[in-house]
Amino acid sequence: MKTIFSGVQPSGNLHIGNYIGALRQWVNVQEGNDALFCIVDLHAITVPQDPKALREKVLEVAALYLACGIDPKKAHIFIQSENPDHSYLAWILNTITPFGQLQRMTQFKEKSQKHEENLGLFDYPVLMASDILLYQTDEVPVGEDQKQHIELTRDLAERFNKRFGETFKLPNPVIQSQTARIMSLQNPASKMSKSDNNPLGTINLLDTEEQIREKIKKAVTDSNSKVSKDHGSEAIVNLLTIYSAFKGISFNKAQDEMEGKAYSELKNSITEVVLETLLPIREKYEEIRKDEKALRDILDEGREYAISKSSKTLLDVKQKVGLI
Ligand code: ATP
Ligand code: LTN
Repeated sequence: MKTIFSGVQPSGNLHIGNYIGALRQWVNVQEGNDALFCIVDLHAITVPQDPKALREKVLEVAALYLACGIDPKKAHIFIQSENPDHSYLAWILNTITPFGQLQRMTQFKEKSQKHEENLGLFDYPVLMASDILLYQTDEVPVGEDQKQHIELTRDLAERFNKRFGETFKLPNPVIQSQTARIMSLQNPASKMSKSDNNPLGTINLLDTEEQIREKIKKAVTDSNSKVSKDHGSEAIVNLLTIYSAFKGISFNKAQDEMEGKAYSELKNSITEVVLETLLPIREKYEEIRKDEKALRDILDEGREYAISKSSKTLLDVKQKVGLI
């Protein structure tokens, strides 16, 4: 049995990039494995959040995990800040993290341009390494953008193990190469993101049917009018990727199916498959969100389970470092 760990920040609306790149993979691996899925609120506050909205978002994301198919009988869902071991281990790992390596992190470079710099944003990958290493994780299912952070996690684990003796397991990223990076519908050169300023670029999991129809209709294409393998622009490749992901077929198959069809036809087909998946998720979400007590019980169980595992690793770490 493998240990699987992953998380999403409650920093905005979850979108189809998060679903395809992360959540949908989680649903597939929860069976037969020891799976922990975290709502990483301590990561979210590395950029300014409205406190009231953050509290609400944490519950929204938890309910969305469930609505997307995470089964609390198979996996454990918990809130990062409710297990203090994460920030404790992060402090210890800070002391073996080279400054230069954090300066090279692409996400830090991008985010510190968009927001006022702060130490939390700089240290974000060390907290992420702690999330993963505390549970002796084998696999981390994520989107392509997180690969660099997992490489850092492995480096830190190796460095710690070398200096203090075998302590952490080295985790592997699990990235579905074809759909690992869904791009914005308005700017196919940049990744679909919760923090995109243009709301038309991102299809959120809780968008209404009308919003989804409008966003796909207004998605940018290119100067051609029909799908053709001869001119695979970024925009069309992205649309075909979304189509293939929601239809559950390979990119090549989607391309064959759509070859020669008008862009409007491609968009209609995308709208159909996206709605087919998202409308039931939205319905389930509303159902789950109505019963806050049940949701809280699931998160309490998750926290207890998480602490029962992480406390063993942290005890070992403290002993090795000489804190006990
Ligand atoms: P933000 O804009 O706040 O940085 P985000 O939309 O990038 O947020 P995260 O919370 O950072 O979302 O990511 C959660 C998970 O979703 C990660 O595994 C990440 O790799 C994946 N993911 C995020 N955006 C995409 C995308 N456009 N395509 C594929 N996977 C994605
Ligand atoms: N940085 C991640 C979120 C995250 C994460 C994790 C993912 C925080 N800790 C541990 C996997 C494992 C992101 O998606 N932006």
